[in-house]
Amino acid sequence: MKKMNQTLWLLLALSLTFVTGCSEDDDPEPIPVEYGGITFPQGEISFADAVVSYTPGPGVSSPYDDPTLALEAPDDTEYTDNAVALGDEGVLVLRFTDNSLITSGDSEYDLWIFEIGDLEPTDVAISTDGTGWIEVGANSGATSGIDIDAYIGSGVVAGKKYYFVKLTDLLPHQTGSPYAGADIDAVGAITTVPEGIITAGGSDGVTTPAIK
Ligand SMILES: [Ca+2]
Ligand SMILES: [Ca+2]
Ligand SMILES: [Ca+2]
Ligand SMILES: [Ca+2]
Repeated sequence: MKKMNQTLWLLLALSLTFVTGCSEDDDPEPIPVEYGGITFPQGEISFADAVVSYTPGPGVSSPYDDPTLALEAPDDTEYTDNAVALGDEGVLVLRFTDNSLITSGDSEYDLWIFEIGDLEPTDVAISTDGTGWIEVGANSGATSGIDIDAYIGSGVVAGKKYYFVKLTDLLPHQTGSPYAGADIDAVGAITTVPEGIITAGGSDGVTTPAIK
C-alpha cells in the first residue's frame, strides 16, 4: 500500500512538472486565420497595427477618410464602409508593431492588400524604418498578394524585418467622390515574425521599432 502511494505521488509530481514547464517556457502556438481564402499562419497579429500617415487625394470624404479602417483583419467583406479610400494618387503609410514582414525564401506571396469595390491598383513600397523605401511593384486591386522575395537584389534583403508598408493610389481615375481611389480594408503579412516589446522613440511622435 505504501509503495503504491509513493508511486502515485511520483506520477503526480512528474505531471505537475510537465504542465508547469510547458506553460512557463513555451510561447503559445499561433492560431492560423483565414480571410478571403487566404490563410495567415501567424493569426490575427499578421495585420497592420498603426497608421503612420494618410494623405488622401481628391474625392474622399467621411466616412471613407478614416485611415484606421485599414488596420487589423479585413472586415469589409459585406461593403460595410470599413475601408479607407485613398483618393486619386493618395498615399497611406501603415506599420506593424506586434509583427513584421519578412521574406519567405520562395515565390509564395508574403504581403496581401485587401482592396474592395471596383478594382483600383496601388503602388506598394516597404521599409524597415519608415524612411528608406523599397518598391515592390503594384498590386492589381481587390485582394492581391505580393512576393517580396522577387525584389531581393533590388532592395529587399532576405530575413530582414520590414515594419512599414506604403500604398499609393494609381491612376486612372475610376470611382468618384466620396470614395475615390483604392479602398483599403486591410494589409496583412503572411510571413510574419511576432515581435516582443517595441521601444518607443522619435520626436515626431511615431513609435520607432527596435531594429534587430
Ligand atoms: Ca499586427
Ligand atoms: Ca515570398
Ligand atoms: Ca475600389
Ligand atoms: Ca477594414
